[in-house]
Amino acid sequence: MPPPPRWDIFGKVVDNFGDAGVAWRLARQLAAEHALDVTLWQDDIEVLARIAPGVDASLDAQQAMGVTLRRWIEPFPAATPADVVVDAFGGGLPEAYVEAMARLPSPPAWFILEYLSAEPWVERAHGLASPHPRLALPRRFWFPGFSARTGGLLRERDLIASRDAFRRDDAAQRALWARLDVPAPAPDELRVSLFCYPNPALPPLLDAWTEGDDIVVCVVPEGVATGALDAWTAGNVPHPRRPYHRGRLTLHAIPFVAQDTYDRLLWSSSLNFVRGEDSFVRAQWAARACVWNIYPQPQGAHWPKLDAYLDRSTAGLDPRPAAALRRFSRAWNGAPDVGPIGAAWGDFALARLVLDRHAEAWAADLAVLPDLATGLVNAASDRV
Ligand code: TRH
Repeated sequence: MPPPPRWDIFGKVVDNFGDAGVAWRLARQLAAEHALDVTLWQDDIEVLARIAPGVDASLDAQQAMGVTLRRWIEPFPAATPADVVVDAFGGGLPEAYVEAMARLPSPPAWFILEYLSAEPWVERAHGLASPHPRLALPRRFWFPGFSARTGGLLRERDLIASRDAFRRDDAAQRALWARLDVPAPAPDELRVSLFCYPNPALPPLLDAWTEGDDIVVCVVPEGVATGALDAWTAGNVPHPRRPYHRGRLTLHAIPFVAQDTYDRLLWSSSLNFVRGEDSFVRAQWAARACVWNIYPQPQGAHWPKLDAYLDRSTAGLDPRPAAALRRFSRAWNGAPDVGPIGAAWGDFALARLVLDRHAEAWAADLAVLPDLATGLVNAASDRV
């Protein structure tokens, strides 16, 4: 048997967890489902160690979950380039590595994995060549996206089946909540998971929950929105096993969990607030209404992205619930033209069950598209 093709993925942390989180998920899936010899070269391993069990931030080289993980340091050590190279989020490759690629008789397949967007232009840019400016090295863009004309979304082979099995398994759900030190959801409450950026809309939303019709139990991973929670609770910011109650709202802090546990948290909650890219994608797979805190970009470049996602994901939905989701999403992201978030929450809460049904259909439609990792493997196999 010939050895499996080698893949090198290069990842840099720009900020937060998503850059490393996406690269790690891709690396894991390529190794587990495509039997590839995958190395992830990652600059900041500490970020990864927080979301990937078994990763030791002190090691420069290690094996975890089927992947070789190496700290990306400069000067970059001499390395034989792999058969396929992925530049995660266009952070670039080490110069010495690129030079080594150029010396090979047949250069590796080289992909620039871009950020996710639902905007229509992505379908035109996906797969386009991006030749190296100086060296005769072919390279192409790979855009994740929500249609068959893009690179698709990260979706493990058994993800949907695992989700459905977990949802049928009361004991597994109770075990998850017990592990998080949070009571399992009561039938009459709205269980919310909250992952967001520092967000000025959070305090007024907490006020609305406090005084609203629903009993809201909101679960927040440690380190998320700490400043706002600290201020809103007048220093009584919740800690694991020490919830905070006010009116109809209970806030539970939970530990920051591993990626796979985070998936289960999303599957077990009735409403998920997510952010960035990776948690946002995982919330699509949870197949329930979700609210996206989009990564803010200079010159408001994130607004068309948010609108494009809302346009695409609410296609075919009745105008009223679609408008409620749009208004609440825009309010959550700080749009000045949609009125107070408390009012937007009221409309959203009324539309939630319809939005849930639609989210289920949306997730089912997405789940029949080719997944990102398989698309990359197929594209690379033209050359490997
Ligand atoms: O952390 P994020 O905001 O990450 C990013 C980066 O900021 C990046 O620079 C930006 O370009 C990108 O967003 C769009 O949000 P994201 O993408 O959702 O990544 C969070 C990761 O953390 C994801 O892999 C899920 C994981 N996670 C856990 O594993 N456990 C947890 O408890 C939580 C809350 C998240």
